[in-house]
Amino acid sequence: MLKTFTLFISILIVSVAKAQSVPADIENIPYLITFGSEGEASWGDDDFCQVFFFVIPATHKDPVFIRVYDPGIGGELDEQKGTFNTKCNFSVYGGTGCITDKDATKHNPVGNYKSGNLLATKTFGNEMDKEWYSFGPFNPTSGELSKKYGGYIFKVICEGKEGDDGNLYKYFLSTSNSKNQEIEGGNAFTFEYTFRMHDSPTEISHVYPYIDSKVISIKQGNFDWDNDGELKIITNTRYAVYLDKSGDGDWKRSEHDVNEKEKESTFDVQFHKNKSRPAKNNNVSFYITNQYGETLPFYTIPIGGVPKPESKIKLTPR
Ligand SMILES: [Ca+2]
Ligand SMILES: [Ca+2]
Ligand SMILES: [Ca+2]
Repeated sequence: MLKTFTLFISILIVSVAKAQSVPADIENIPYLITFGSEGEASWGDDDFCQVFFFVIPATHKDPVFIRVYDPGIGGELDEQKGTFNTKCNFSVYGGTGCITDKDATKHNPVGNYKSGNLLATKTFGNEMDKEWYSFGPFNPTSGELSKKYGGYIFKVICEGKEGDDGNLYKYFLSTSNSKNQEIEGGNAFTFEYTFRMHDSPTEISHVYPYIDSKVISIKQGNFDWDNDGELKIITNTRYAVYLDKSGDGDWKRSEHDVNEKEKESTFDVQFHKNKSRPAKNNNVSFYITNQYGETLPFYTIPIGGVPKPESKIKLTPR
């Protein structure tokens, strides 16, 4: 009975969660960030490139738009170094190979990661400050149909071109080009997350990797964490698995076993700030691989809901 109730709650969480904002509310990540190609990696972006995938359920037939908030570099949100001189390109891909090319699912932009059909591209300078730019309309079938990832897949690559400033931005998958209107059952995922943390020490950010049935151990990598508090994983059976943490401009990696009960579940990776010395404007990159070195996807809406160690579940009637 408890199991049935838990399952019901999980389904409920998935169906009501805000799926199409990237980052999603449930991740509590203020912005994505990508630096110009002449940026300094020690400011928190290891490769000046961020790849996101959007999932359109096969049942959705109407055109979709991929909207970008603050795509330019030069406003109040963006991270300035010297004068603003950065250009940033956003490109949308669909079609065969978009997600199924092996290079598309790595945590580094190497090889044929720009696989698939190029559907739209635009380079931004200091324009579109605090405004939404809409790519599309796209027919859902111009994405790549993937059973594994749950529908038609579109890929957006944000790439820092010239300049050394940081572009802060976010996405929304919408049915409208003029407002943010959700697509029922939509989702988004990435294989490497590069994002801005909150400044407030009370805020906790989250990313949600899906652990499939063949994962027996994971290896996590975090870049430029600046010793900003604790990094830990919560699973369906464990309260906290502590991760090795990076300092300024370096990678730290650690390996962790996966239990039988944790297969086919979502992990909650938590980014806790340093309570007494919270880092300001902290940008961080993060990925996870399985025991074969294959990168695992982080879903903006966690598959099956946020994990809660079983004994922690309390049914409190209101
Ligand atoms: Ca921006
Ligand atoms: Ca600059
Ligand atoms: Ca940092």
